[in-house]
Amino acid sequence: MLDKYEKRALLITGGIIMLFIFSLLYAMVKEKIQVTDCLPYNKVYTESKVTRLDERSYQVFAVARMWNFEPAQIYIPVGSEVDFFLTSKDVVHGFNISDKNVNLMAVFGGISKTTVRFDQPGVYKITCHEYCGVGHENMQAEVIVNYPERSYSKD
Ligand SMILES: [Cu+2]
Repeated sequence: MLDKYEKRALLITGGIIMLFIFSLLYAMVKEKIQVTDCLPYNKVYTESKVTRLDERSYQVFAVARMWNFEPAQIYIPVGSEVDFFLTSKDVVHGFNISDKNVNLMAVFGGISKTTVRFDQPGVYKITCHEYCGVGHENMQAEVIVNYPERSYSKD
């Protein structure tokens, strides 16, 4: 027989879990927020690269390590849709793109994936938001959208 307080604690916990699941589904279905994919790490890439699929579609294979991101600068034209793949070479790092609803974790042995559209020109800072050691606060990269007089990678 459950104690009265035990029962209450279980009900509250269950309620919070249901609320969390409901919020996630609501965000996915109603707000069309993309939930990050976690892909298995099958050695698809070990070095960072930016791949151009067509004029407005890019794939960024990003690598986080103590204490930098590669590539450190990503040049794309305005209106691009970018698939970000992210992994870590060592500890857990964060991957937050300013002004975008992107908050990924770089985990050793795993790949996080999300897709972002850049409709406004500018410089979007990428910062690490998981404390990862003494160099953490300098861990940055940037997405540069419509940088003038720059040719975009063709491969
Ligand atoms: Cu960090």
